[in-house]
Amino acid sequence: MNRAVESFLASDPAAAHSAARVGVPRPHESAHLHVAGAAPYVDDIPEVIGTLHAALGLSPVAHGRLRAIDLEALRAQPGVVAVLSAADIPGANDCGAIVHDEPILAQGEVQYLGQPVFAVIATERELARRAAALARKVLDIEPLPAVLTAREAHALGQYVVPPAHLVRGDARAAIEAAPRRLKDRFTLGGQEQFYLEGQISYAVPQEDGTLKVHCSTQHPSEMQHVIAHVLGKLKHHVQVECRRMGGGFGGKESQSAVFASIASLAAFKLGRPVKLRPDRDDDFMITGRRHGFEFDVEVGYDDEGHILGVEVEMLTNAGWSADLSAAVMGRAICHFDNAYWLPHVAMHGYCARTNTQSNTAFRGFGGPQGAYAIEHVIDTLARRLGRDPLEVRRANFYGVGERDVTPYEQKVEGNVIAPLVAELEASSGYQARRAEIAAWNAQSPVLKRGLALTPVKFGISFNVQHLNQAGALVHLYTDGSALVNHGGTEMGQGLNTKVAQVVAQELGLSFSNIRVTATDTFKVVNTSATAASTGSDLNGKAAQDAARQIRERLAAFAAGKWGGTAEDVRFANDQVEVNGQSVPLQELLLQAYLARVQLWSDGFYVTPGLHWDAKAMKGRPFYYFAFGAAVSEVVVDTLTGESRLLRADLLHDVGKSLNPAIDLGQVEGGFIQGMGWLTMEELVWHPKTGALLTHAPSTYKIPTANDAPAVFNTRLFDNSNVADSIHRSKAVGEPPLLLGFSVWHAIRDAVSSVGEHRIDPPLRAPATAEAVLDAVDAVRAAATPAAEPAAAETAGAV
Ligand code: MTE
Ligand code: LUZ
Ligand code: MOS
Repeated sequence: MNRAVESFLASDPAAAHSAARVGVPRPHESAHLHVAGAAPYVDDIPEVIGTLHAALGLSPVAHGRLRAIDLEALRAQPGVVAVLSAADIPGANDCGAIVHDEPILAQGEVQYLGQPVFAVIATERELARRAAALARKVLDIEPLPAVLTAREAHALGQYVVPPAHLVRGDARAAIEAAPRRLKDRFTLGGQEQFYLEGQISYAVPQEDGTLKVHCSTQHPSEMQHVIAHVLGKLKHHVQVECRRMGGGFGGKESQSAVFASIASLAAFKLGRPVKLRPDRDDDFMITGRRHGFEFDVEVGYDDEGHILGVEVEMLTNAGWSADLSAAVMGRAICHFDNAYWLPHVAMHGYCARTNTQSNTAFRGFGGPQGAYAIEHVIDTLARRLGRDPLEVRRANFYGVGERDVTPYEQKVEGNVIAPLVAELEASSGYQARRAEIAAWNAQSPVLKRGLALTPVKFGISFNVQHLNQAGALVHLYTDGSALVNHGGTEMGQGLNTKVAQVVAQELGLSFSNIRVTATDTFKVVNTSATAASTGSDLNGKAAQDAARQIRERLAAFAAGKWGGTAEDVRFANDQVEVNGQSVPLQELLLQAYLARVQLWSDGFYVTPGLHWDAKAMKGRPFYYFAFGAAVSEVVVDTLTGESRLLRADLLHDVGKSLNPAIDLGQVEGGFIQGMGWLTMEELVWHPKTGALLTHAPSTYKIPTANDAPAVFNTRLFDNSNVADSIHRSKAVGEPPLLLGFSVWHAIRDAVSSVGEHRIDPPLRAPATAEAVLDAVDAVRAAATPAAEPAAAETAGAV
């Protein structure tokens, strides 16, 4: 248990168990089920008799004309009940989330290696998979030239959406006039979501042509929409339910649709329940992931490291379809500033269309990519100036009351970046350790240590305005127990726990008297994805609205019955204080029921004050900002390239925490996931065939418990929210992922020490052992006298 939580429990043991309220470090609502293996996920739902299993036949080539499918050969396979292709779709063959460019089963052309072309439905999952594995044999495809990289597509002007531009001031002129200039180009890898529970859908036909679909998805309403569309049905025919996911991380925001719609199509066609659970390799081959980026930057700066002007071109591989790429690029552009004031800036974003998987949402949604670029720039400026990167970061921080307007013209309100960083700098012993590490490195020829502090500012709200709405239902039974249902989904992040706490607070109920039930498109309708970290902000407010209405009705009734005023009635500890008396809540509920008072309510919430000019990319896209910072210390073996995180100190701003235990878990988890992205998770596609070669845990390495640092200090920054968010808390899901930057920068710092910090290490991201070794070699080569010109070039202004 985290020390902060332990000390809280020690100081106030009653609080954790007493009447629930917000601010209590309560365990996850399903923790006792998770650890006992008793929390059902979709594949644990008992199968209805007659259930069939689907498997997908995937394109074996990156691009080609689909001439024919030998359906007869497939139908002749053992256990095969049906084979479905695009021709079997009664409605629209499309699951594009924004742009309608995404066939569910390939039609006419195949557009990437791994694209689903047909579905085999069989009596057993294994038999379906065996038949589907014959894809290469049964597909007649005429190969076409494939475009496999963003650079190639960029050269051809081939994009999934038009380029995006955000300009403030005159970046060109500022760069030209600046005393110093930097021109740089670097790349950033993508990242697989690697949710532990893979994609899965189980479609069960119901009466009168309706369908119930159990789906592991962050976006039940979108699944309902796509399924209805594919089947040519109305939305009220399609019920999508999700009790919980074993992780989503953005990968189940739009891309659960292909699985949901194919399971539904098969169930609809055959009139039998159909389950589709691709195995991990197929999941990797079919779905997209975090967008890798390439950056071209030009910066003008002064002798103190102030950025005077910056122009950046961001190029990303969107993959074969648009999916959410336009919004991801929008967020990348709106997070390029990170914690820094950029007076003159020009940003250009290109979403390249290639013949690879379609990249999608992943924790941070482009924000980490944009912010990574400016952190890379600042680290380089610092080296060129011979200063500690922390000094240069600080020189560029957003101010308070001045230098506080973002490139998209939103004022940074509630800015705590300077005090937060100062607190972390002190608590982590940054300055002393900097000196200690320099001394240690001086006497250690092979092992080198590195240290870095990186800050985070992250804008909270969907950057597509209308998505910032939510609904909830609160049902109070006469025994004082409550059922809560809202539009958000539970993926391990603790959303249901937080929403239950909000309702508990509002009605003075104990936590055990509240259950949050499965997300269900037949209950709360027209919901947004649980994404953009807004789950508890939106659904917490909606549930609070519903609970408040019940409380007000009950208060009026109580005052009418026992005297006093409704405003003075208090609800706490399953009791009601009314006119000097304490009445058990159950007693009040029974009386209210007999008097025919409505004991349930709906609730609704819309984030106020947002506006956005999508073309100019100006306005107020975010309700508020969350802040944080991390200090990481690593050791690098300069002979093998291996690195290890020795110590991490995280300080993160969640406003007034709704649940410090869950928030600390999110901060630590986000940090480790960010570290994994930037240090060990490497994606490799075959340069000729376009096959993803890293398509399983055997070839794709995510962090494990062993990668957590021995010293891991995580604390929540003492703060509130300047915006009127749910109990003044702040969203926590995505922002801490950016804390992982500090690990990459610490590695770069360690490599930099090889050249006495005079040479910029050309360190790639992810900083795998190979990448570290390459960077060490490059620094060594540049540091030797023969390579003097290279060193001179990197040390001076361009
Ligand atoms: N935490 C866990 N355990 N599992 C997840 O899948 N997804 C992250 C984050 N934290 C995720 C998680 C992402 S991408 C988002 S957007 C938020 O949780 C979504 O939930 P919230 O809005 O309720 O924080
Ligand atoms: N915007 C955003 C979005 O900021 N985060 C998201 O997850 C998202 N999803 C769809 C559309 N816009
Ligand atoms: Mo999170 S990437 O917004 O699902």
